[in-house]
Amino acid sequence: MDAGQLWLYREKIDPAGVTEVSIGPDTPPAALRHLAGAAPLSLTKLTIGDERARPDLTWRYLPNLVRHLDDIIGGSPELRELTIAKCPIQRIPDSVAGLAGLRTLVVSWTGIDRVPDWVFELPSLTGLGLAHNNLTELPPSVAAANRLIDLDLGFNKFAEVPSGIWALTGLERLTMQGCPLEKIPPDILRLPALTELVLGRRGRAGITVPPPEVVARGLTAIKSYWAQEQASGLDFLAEAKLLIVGEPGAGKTTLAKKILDAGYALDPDEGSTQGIGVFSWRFPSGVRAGDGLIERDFRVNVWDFGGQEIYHATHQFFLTKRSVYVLLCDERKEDTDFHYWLDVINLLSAGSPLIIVQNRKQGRGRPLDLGTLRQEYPNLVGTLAVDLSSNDGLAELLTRVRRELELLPHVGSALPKTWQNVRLALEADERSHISAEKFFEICAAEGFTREEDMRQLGGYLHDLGVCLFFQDDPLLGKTVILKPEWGTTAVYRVLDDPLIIESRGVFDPADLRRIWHEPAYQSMQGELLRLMGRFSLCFTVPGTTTYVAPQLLSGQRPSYRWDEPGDLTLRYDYDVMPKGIVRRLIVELHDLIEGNAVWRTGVVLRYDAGRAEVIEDHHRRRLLIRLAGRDPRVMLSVIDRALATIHRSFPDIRFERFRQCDCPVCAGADEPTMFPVRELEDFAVTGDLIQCRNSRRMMDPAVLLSELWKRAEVEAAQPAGPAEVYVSYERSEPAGELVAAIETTPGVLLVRRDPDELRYRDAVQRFLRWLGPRKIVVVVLDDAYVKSRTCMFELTEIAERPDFAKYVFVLADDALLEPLGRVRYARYWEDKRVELLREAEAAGLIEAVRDDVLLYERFRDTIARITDLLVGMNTTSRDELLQALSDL
Ligand SMILES: Nc1nc2c(ncn2[C@@H]2O[C@H](COP(=O)(O)OP(=O)(O)OP(=O)(O)O)[C@@H](O)[C@H]2O)c(=O)[nH]1
Ligand SMILES: [Mg+2]
Repeated sequence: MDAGQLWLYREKIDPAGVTEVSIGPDTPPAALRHLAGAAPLSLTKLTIGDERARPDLTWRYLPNLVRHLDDIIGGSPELRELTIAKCPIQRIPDSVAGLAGLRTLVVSWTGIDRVPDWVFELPSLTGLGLAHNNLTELPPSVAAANRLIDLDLGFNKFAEVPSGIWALTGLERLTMQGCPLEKIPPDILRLPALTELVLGRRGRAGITVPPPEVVARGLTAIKSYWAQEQASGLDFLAEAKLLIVGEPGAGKTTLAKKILDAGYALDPDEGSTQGIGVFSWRFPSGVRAGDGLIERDFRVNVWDFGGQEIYHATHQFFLTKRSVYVLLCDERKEDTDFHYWLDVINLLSAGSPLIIVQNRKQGRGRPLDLGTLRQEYPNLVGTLAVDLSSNDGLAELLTRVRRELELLPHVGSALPKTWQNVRLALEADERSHISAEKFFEICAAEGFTREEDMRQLGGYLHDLGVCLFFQDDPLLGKTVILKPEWGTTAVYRVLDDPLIIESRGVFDPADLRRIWHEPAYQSMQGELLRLMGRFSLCFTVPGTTTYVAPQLLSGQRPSYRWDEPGDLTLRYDYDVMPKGIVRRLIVELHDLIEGNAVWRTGVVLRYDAGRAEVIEDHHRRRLLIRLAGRDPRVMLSVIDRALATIHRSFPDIRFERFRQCDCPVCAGADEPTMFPVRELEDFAVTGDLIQCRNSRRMMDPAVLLSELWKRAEVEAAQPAGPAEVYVSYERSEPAGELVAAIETTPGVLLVRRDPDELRYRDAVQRFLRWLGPRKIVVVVLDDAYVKSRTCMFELTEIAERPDFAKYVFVLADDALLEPLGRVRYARYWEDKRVELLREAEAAGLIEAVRDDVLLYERFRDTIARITDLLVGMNTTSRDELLQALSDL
């Protein structure tokens, strides 16, 4: 129960009988004092702050809290669960040391930078949460906390796992999400009970040992990596990818061939590259290994990407991290869309170095404005110029590329020797693909014994882009494609086929037999078709054997019916929008496509009674979703889930979701207000309203969000219990009698305000906010009320509530409802305002009364507006009101 409420109802509730209490940033000093003085309490759970609240909360009464906290904790010897969250107290209270029965201690977002030794000596502690603080290390005494099962150190500044943790043999769950870790050491094998290691994307980002591909596969993979390393010893990695991208005809294929052999003669008939070409390049190199250098043949796979637009969409599957990129442009043509290339590389390469190479082709164009590009794209490491016909600049380019390759952070990292051996064996294999069985045989020949370990290596090689091995796919999982370009070439043949282009992307099995007629492909048609699906290049029309490649669909939007009044608009705005998001969505959700309503950049989906229109506006980097139907949430969650899967494949994708305002002005507006969903969530948590920029109305974020998510989730946040009713009234006999009647209504809890604070304006505001948007307010509107400053202030605040008609009951004097009465009361405040102004003017104090003048103006307007407000509202008689309250 809320400490504030405990105090409000202090006459009804015996604190000794309460077991759970929470204290918030607005809990008044009197309530804290009350709690501190009520010892001994029988609390088992104490929550200070709210983990879901905004971190920048202001704690109004922090000094009071600090003063009383030790008494409250000390007076609660039974405590089992203590949470201090989003509260800047900056230390763990000493009184916690005495809590022998404490099982769970959470101290998060509190700004602490050290943890005292005694925390680890708490005899019953099994769960410790220290997330979102400034911790850089834990004392060695952590090793003493041998009962710990769950330890959360997330979002702190640990550069390594504190070594004492390796002694916690009972630890089952360790969270180090958001910490700048570089290594998960083999000591992890010393934690036999550990089943969960939470690192999160940010926590994983800096880890180089084990290799990121292993770390991304989770705890089991990490443990098995170290177990294998301990069994077979180490070798050092000297391998990387060089990716050459750029517009068609820039000279990429020529450059790739020149890298392998500088003497390669230009071929005027060099065919435009279909899909991707892969060449293997080696050079002797000294590779960093531990503290020294070792001699190794550095192995580079040079990937030469076809420049034509049709291939761009699949680049996202092959532009890997931990690679060196060359963006080649034909200097004479000046046709390179630098931003497009730099953006996609930025999005997918996780910070890999990029070199811009200008191919002069015996001509000279304008030099690039590198300064600005460099600022925007930090991974751009340099520019060079070459002339491939004379080899001018080629030697410098090679030196630079080699250096960038050698400097890649993963180069020189240790791998189990067995892994390296399998890698070499596969590379020496001439075949384009082998069966999974064959792959396991090769692994076994190199010393692997467990299939699990072999699969782990398979996954690692797949993630590295060395081979394609989709182990989770029942069909593709039977094959390891050793030469990825064999697969991509086959796949692109379909997209490049003139007949399929002519039929706007629609094809059938006969087409595939025609295109993949050679023996190399014939037996693999099923797998290749599946591969196209994996790259989101096509889908099967449900119930037929017809396939559609959305990329080749018409760009024209087909005509379809969309006259959905009250539809709901959502928008995704991307910082950088990768190509083909909607195309991947179409493939993902193809069984929901409504009739023929699908085109290259959009689709209409239907699911149950819900419909959705999704359109990509690549130019403005937006995805627009319109939802219709009685309950759009189901449809939305289907789309949301599919988009989340797609977004996951872009390591650095950033976007913001917006939801349209649903006030009447926005409903008809060309440019309705779009609220960022993040902001709505933020406001909803703190119970604040949010203003529409068109109508200036205050909207309830919880209501706006409730259409996006299942009501249950929204309502779960509302505490159940007796209906809480607040009565806003001015002391008078009839009003007092009514309050007493409400108080004795069964099932109703009357909420009172602290009379000491009553008179202060921001206290009223805070109180109403604390009261929350869904509690019931009864306004007793009579002559005394309308003439009282405090009451009128309350009324203007209450009248602002968006759910006014639903949760506010008004009992009004007849005189107030008549036009004449209203005019009279409006006049009352107008006269006051004029009088105040006149006197202040005479005394030369206009500035000093400005706030009050504005306030009176607001009162005047509120009264004038009151008929509007009372229309359709719960204006009621005394008996009706009491009846309604007892029915709640
Ligand atoms: N004169 C001259 N011709 C060049 C030079 N570099 C490339 N070429 C020619 O330009 C044409 C296109 O070169 P490619 O290497 O095929 O271009 P690409 O970037 O691979 O093109 P796509 O595969 O279509 O993306 C070929 O005929 C090359 O021989 C150069 O420096 N000078
Ligand atoms: Mg080429």
